[in-house]
Amino acid sequence: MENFAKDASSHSINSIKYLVPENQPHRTCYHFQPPHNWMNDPNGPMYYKGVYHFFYQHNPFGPTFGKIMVWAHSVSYDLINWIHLKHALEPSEPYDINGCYSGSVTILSEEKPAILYTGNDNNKNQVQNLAMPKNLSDPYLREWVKHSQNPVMVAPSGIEMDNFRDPTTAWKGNDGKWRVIIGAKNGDDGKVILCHSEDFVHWILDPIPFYAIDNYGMCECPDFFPVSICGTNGVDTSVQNSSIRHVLKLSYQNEQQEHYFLGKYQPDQENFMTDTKFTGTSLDLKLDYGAFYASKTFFDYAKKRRILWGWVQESDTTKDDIEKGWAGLQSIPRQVWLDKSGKQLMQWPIEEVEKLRDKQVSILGKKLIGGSTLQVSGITASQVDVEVLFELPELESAEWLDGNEVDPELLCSEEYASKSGTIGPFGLLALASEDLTEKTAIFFRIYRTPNGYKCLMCSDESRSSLRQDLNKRTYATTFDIDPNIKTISLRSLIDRSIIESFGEEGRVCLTNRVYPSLAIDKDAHLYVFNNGTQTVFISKLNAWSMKHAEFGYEEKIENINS
Ligand code: DQQ
Repeated sequence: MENFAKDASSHSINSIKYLVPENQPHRTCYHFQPPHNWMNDPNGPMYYKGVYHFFYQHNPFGPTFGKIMVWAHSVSYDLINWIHLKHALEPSEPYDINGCYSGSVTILSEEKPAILYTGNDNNKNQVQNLAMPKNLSDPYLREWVKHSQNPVMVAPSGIEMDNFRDPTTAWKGNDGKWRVIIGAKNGDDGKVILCHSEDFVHWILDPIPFYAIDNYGMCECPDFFPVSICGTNGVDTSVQNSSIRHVLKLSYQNEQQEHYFLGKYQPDQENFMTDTKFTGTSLDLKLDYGAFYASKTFFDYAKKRRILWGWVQESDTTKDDIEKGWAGLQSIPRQVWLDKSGKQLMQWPIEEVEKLRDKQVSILGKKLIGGSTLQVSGITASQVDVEVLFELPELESAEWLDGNEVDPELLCSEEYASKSGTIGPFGLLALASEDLTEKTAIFFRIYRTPNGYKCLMCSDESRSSLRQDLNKRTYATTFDIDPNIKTISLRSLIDRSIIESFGEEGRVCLTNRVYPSLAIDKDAHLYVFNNGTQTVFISKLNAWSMKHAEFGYEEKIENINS
């Protein structure tokens, strides 16, 4: 691919002119946010000729979900520092006049990117539309032209006309035809519809759903991509060979959770055989067990990796969002790959985030006896990247947990961080006030079960703020651990009102949104704790204060109706 990066990197980002009040303690410093107003799903992320493009669902008129959603557009050279551009898509035609909803980008032949997005049409039905860049020699692809034959797809029979949305990135089969899947529902039954096309304009919809699930409601924002069975490199979306597996990810609207399945895609039969069935229990795989939704991946041609973005919702009140003037964050982009076991995905913040690491403090070989709390001082604890490796005692002493099928969130809410256990709870207290009246605990606790050992990973927001009007959640999952395991790791990216945590090197992810009232700016603290009777060791801990990422824009973004 020809590369624009050299020319375009001389472009300097204009100073940030936020249209929201400055010095807001909960506005993040290195997570992606628009300058103001509402943001939800990531749309059409791509790497194109040296530039990363990120589009997202945005209400330009206010900090709540709007009647008229646009595709806002930002570009970057490193996925960390961003330039906000004019909106790529705004409602303008009968087929999208009630909103340009989510979709994806596909790079077609001759390296032409194409957006497939959902339009809410003049009858409030959902149809699929196509848009192409106006000028391929513009490195930022600032202008997009809607196709004259839009809409290119309408809901097939058996699908509700107003619940047919969110096309994926398309993949090309060996027969040269493009395929795309689209989320849908009928009544309370979720569906995923497969469509194919020879020219990306004329589409045939398969009458047999690619995936269907009863009683779980709309399957929003599907994602379908290959993963390599060996190594951490990503694979382009159209690759099909014996050294890959496929991932189908669905955002269940009723649950607001991101479930995924690993399986085998058989292109000749247009069939995806999942390795496991959906059980509706804690055994199901989720990309993130916390506040993370409507995610989307893309293949990064520059670094041969697959990158995942997800929308992280607010959990404060709408009144707060209106006062703040903004709502919604994106997760830090995460590299995603198949674990060596072949049984689950692994995720890790992209390496570029480490460029923001500033002052470092370390703790090595420190004993954490039961009931102890140790402050990690010397860093800006409101915005920090912390990695800790805990050394465990012998596992035989772990508490018994009856039965294999436990409800991890219930367990976590009963066995919260401040209640003593045997091996754990131990972990981090993030965004904590000095007197620990405010804290968000991210912790582990180990149990013996009839079939081996299980680790509970939990995040407890119940004491995250003195405020009573917040939605404070307990997020948790359990995972099996090897009886010979000696250590367990945790990394948390803490950024003023978000904590993204990665347990066991990315095996389990949990994201929290919290709004402390005491633990803000310089009054935020970070602690390591152990409330188990058994001693654990901090084998090593490294924490870095994080610098601000740069967010600016080229031109003032105009209101679309002014
Ligand atoms: N958000 C979009 C829809 C999608 C939903 C509208 C998921 O296209 O289904 O903003 O959050």
